[in-house]
Formats: sequence, C-alpha cells, structure tokens
Amino acid sequence: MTESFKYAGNKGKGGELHQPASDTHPTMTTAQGCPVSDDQNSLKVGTRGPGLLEDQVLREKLFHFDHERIPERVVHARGYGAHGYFETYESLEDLTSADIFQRKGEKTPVFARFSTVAGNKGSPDLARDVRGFAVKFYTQQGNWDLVGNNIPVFFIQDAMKFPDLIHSAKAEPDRGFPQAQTAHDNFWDFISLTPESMHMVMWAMSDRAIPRSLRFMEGFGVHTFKMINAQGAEKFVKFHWKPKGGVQSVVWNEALKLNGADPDFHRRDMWQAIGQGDYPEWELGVQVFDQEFADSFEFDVFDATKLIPEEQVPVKIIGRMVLDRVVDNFFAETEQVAFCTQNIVPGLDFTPDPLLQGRNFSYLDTQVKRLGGPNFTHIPVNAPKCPMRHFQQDGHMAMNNPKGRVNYEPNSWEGAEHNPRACPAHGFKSSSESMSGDKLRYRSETFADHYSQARQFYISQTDIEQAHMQNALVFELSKVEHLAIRERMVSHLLNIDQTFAKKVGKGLGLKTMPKAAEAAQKTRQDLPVSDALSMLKNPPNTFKGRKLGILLTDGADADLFADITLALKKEGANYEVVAPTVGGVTLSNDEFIPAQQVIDGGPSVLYDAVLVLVTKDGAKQLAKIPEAKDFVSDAHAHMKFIGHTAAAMPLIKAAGLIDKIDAGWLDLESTKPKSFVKQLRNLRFWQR
Ligand code: HDE
Repeated sequence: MTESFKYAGNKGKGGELHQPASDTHPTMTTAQGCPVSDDQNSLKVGTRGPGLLEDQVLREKLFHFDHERIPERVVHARGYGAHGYFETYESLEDLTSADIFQRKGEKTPVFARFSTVAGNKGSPDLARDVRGFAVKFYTQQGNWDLVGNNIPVFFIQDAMKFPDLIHSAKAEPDRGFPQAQTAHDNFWDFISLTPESMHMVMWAMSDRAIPRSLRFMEGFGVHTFKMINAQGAEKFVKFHWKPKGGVQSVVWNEALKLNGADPDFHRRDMWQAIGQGDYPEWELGVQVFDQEFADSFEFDVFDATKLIPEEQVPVKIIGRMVLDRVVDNFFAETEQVAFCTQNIVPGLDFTPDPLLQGRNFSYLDTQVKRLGGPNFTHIPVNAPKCPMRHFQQDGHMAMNNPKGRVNYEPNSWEGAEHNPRACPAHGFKSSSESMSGDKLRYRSETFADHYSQARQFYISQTDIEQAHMQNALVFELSKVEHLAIRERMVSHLLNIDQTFAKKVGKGLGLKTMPKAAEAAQKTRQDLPVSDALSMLKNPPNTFKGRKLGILLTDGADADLFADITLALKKEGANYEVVAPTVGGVTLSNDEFIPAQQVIDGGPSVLYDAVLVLVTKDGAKQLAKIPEAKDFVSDAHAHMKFIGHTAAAMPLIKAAGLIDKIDAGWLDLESTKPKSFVKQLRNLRFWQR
C-alpha cells in the first residue's frame, strides 16, 4: 500500500464526511488567492435577489467550471492509468545502446494507461473492443513511449485508412449510436470491404476483446522496431508484455451483464488491486531478428496485419513492469498523459511500416488540439524526469521557459549552464539505411496475403475458443441490417476456414452460402498451429488476484467461512460478501460480518467463482428473491465453480439447477477449503 493512498473499501480516497469550517481546515481562497467568506451563497440584493454582476467569487467559480472539459481522445477515450516502475533484468548492451537497458536491476519510473478504442469517455469497460496498452518510460535519456494494444496485429496496413476505420467503428453519424460497439452496419460494411482486416477481426472476435481484467492482458508493440547498439549494429524487434497473473477473459454473456452491473469493472479492479498491494505486473519481452530472417519470413515484417509466431522467433524476456501507485488526480495524470509513438530514445528506431510512419505524425498533432498547445510536455505526467535543455520557448501555458539570455543556435555566448549544444556522439541518430525509389501511392505486393494468418490464428484456438469466435461473429453480424454485408463477411470467412464460415452462415440463418471472396493471394494451408496464440492452452493455474463472491445469510457456518477466507488469503485471492442487506450478517458463532454488496447489487458476474454459504432457512428466503436465483444460475451458465453445502439446496432447486449439478459444483461438506481454492485455479469449468 502506498503512503498517499489507503484503500477504504467503497469509500476510496478522501471518503471522509464533510466537516464545517473550523481551525483544523485551511481557509478556502479564489484562484487568485483571495480568502473566501461564503462559498455557498451568491451575492444578492436583499435576501431573495436578483444577483449582482460584481460577484467575482461566483463568476470565477462558474467560469472555471465552464471550462473543465477538454476534448476527449478521438480514439482510446476511455482509459485508466497508474504509475510504477520498469526493472531491467540484464544489460542488453549487445543489442541496444538505449540507456534503460544498460544496467541489470535498474528501475525506471513508468506511467501506463489502458483503454478501450471505440467508446467515448463514459462508455462501459466491458465493450467488445481492442484494448490500448500504452507505457511511458521516463528514462535517463528521455521519454520512451511504447504505445501498444492487447492484440499483436492491426486492422489496416496504411495510416491513410485510419480515419475511415475509426469513423466506421464509432457511432453512426446520423443517429449517434451505437456507443462502444462494432455490432452495426457501418463497421462491418467497412471491414467486409477491407480484406486486410481479416486477421485482426479474428482476434477481435475472440475473447481477447473482453478481458477479465486489465491486469490479465498481454500487450504488444505491434510494429517492428529497431534496436541499435553502440557500434551501430542493428536488429529488428517486436515488443511483448506478458502478464504475471496470466491471460484471462470473461465470456460474452458475462460481459453484457457486467456492463450493467459495474460499467467501471476494469478500472475498479485496477484501483482495488493496487490499493490492496497486489501490484499488477508484466514482463517485457522482445522477439529479436535480423534482415536475413525478415527476408526469409513468409510475410513482410513491416506489415502490421502480421505477427511472427513465438514458435518461430521466441520471446526473450528482458524486464518487468510493476504498477504500484494509483494516480493522485485522474484528470491531471490519466486524462492529460500524452503518449506518442515518435517518443523514442537513442538505441531504438522506427521502421518503414506505413502504419507506424503515419502514427508518428498523428499523436503529436492530436495532442496539440487535445491539450491546448505545444507545451503539454510541461505537465508533470508528460515531463521527462531527466534534464531537458533546448531553445523552445513561449506558447500557451508555458511554464518552463529556458533561463538566461541565449535562446538560439548557433551562438557564441560563453557559459555552459543554459547554453546546450547538440552532441553527435551521444545524441539520437537514425539508423543509416540507404533508401531510394519513385514517388508512389502504392501497396506493396508483399502485403497482399490477408487470410493465411487469420487461418493460423483460428486453427490455433481450442474448440471452446473457436466456438466463442463463431458466436461473436453471429452476434455482431445479427445486428447488421443489410443482408449483403452479412453475406460479404461470410465470403471472407470462407477463405479462412470453410467449416467456420459454414457455422457462422448457419448461425445467421443464411439460406445459401455466398461464394468465397476474391483473394489477391490464396490462403496458405501449411502454416502450423501456434499454441502461443491460444489463451486456454496457456492457463495461469492460479486464483491469485481473483475474487470469490460469497453469498452469506445469518447463521451461516462460521468455521467454514473462516477456513475458506484463510485459504483465499494464502492464495493471494480476494472475496466479497454478498448478503440480503448491506448491513451484513451474523454467523453461527455470533460473529458479525459486514457485506460489500446487497444481492441486487452484487450479481455473480462480478466474481471469478462463487460460494453459497447459507442456512437452510436462509436458502428458503433467498429462493424467493429473483436476483439470488440469478446469482447461482448465471454462475452456472458462465461455467464458474460454485461452492455450496446441503443447506443451499432450496435456492439451487428454485433456480432450476438441481439436476444440473456437475463436477464444477463443489460440495464444501466433502471438499476441504484448501482443495476448493485449488480447484478455483482452473478459473472455469469449461466441460459444462
Ligand atoms: Fe493509435 N491513436 N493510431 N494506435 N493509439 C491514438 O492519440 C492512430 C494504432 C493507441 O492511452 C490517438 O493521444 C493512427 C495502433 C493507443 O493515451 C491518435 C493509427 C496501435 C492509444 C491515434 C493508430 C494504437 C492511441 C488518440 C493508424 C497499437 C491511446 C489520442 C496509423 C499499436 C494512448 C492520442 C493513451 C491513441 C492515432 C493505430 C494504439 C489519434 C493514425 C496500430 C494505446 O493520435
């Protein structure tokens, strides 16, 4: 737990009740520092008004309020950020001269922001969407921003298409809906006319797009970058973040319900985990390869719709990121943070990837608009933590103008203190590639295969994951009004996998299957299964950082409650008590247990597994409450483990589940609390 933040249950930081002004409170002032005598009543003529224009205290208060909003990000508007550090595992001096990778064990401060892409700032966390995964490293040689996603490829190959992609995904312009959803005509119209998007679409239709927690997502730099060592030797790299807690998602029906039950599910989860000292952690890895590999690889390494399977180039782990501090102020930090792909440091470089080249323009450009001028680097969350010396000056809100008389270069003024010079030996140098060619608007033939890796992703998934992708496509395309668009999508799926396409076609009730879409290149059937692409083939085997929802009633078995909560603590897991009233319950030994949720407010979708710990009378009472029945039936439908005792039977019966009890239902009279928690490490009972 950090010094400045003590987690206080649902109250959070500063949850104290309002105190009237007293000696213990400092005097409130205006923004100009003038002490305020009354902050609740405007200045009026007489007791009932009218108000007076001269009331500078009212006018200043309203003026500032009127200007509180800044434009939200045009994409990735909804996000959540936290501070932490990056620890370098070993020196990478052979590979790169980047200062951050020179010294084993060195810690570099970071700020990370995770986001959805399409929805606005107030949209729910569990939208089916790609998640942004942006990290700012405050290195000793300047800020390095690794602005990635939780999916290793992208929808398009050229930045020229980005505004179209985003316009199509966002709310349709005439009607202003749907919000934070791709399940509408415009999106699928664009996608079905954009075959290069097919690989990414397969990822977006997988459960990767509905993560259980921001803490349980992978992150990817997507593009190929370069690392350059002190001798000038270059290698290509792709960046990967691997969550220590494993990769985990929710199921779609759960996501739909979570958006209603807790639209802030992801940010609350991050806030609580950090507050409780369960710091989210990822390892940073790189796939390193040279020009020779790039030339021999099946696809163009500058094509952002392709990945390099880990089986072909293994991920070398080079450090870890720990997020250990929530922000002091959401607006100042999470809203105002400005990530930019052009922020790199000596020892790293860009590649010609046409998506990356466009991004390097777009981020800075959008930030000038969003943050109101060129001086957003003066905002603490954006300011480098190493010395900055340059002759940039003035502009809106300039706070750090350089000191002294000299503000130009070259100059002949003596005195080094405020008079920097460029340094050819240590300054950033672009890699010295020789390039030539005609001026063209052109898409390289090496970018032409749009289906092979989409197929490889599909065949690498388990049956359950494949079924979820199929259901996701049926869901999304069923919201599309125009049959022609649905059919066009299925025509692409035929190029990926025939059986898959037929299942989706059937799910959509297509009378006849369309012909396969024309393809610039035939789909390769020879790409092997890559197990690293599946989530379920790589389970975390832990319940650490997860949450059990315990449905409790008065008189419930106190020993069992104590044993289970102890076993959870040992696992590093959490629990919440859900009770008939938020007033809490009294256990069999008269111990009082406060509740975090009342039944109607704590549905089982909030938890990774549930436990029904009740008396028979309690279960009979619960059997009359629809939300209590939903609690168990949803947990069952979402393949969750359900702990219970014989006393819970009246509720289970009322929920219509009595003949559905399977091995995912764990009877606490025969299962020891320790083995119960051990079972929970499987996270879901998929066999159901
Ligand atoms: Fe972004 N993207 N993007 N993007 N992106 C923005 O910058 C853009 C792309 C990503 O938490 C914007 O400051 C273009 C790929 C993240 O603040 C904007 C293209 C990847 C974030 C922008 C892409 C990303 C953004 C909006 C195609 C994964 C949120 C606000 C050429 C590798 C960062 C802003 C945060 C944000 C442009 C494609 C990741 C408009 C033109 C590929 C994580 O500049």
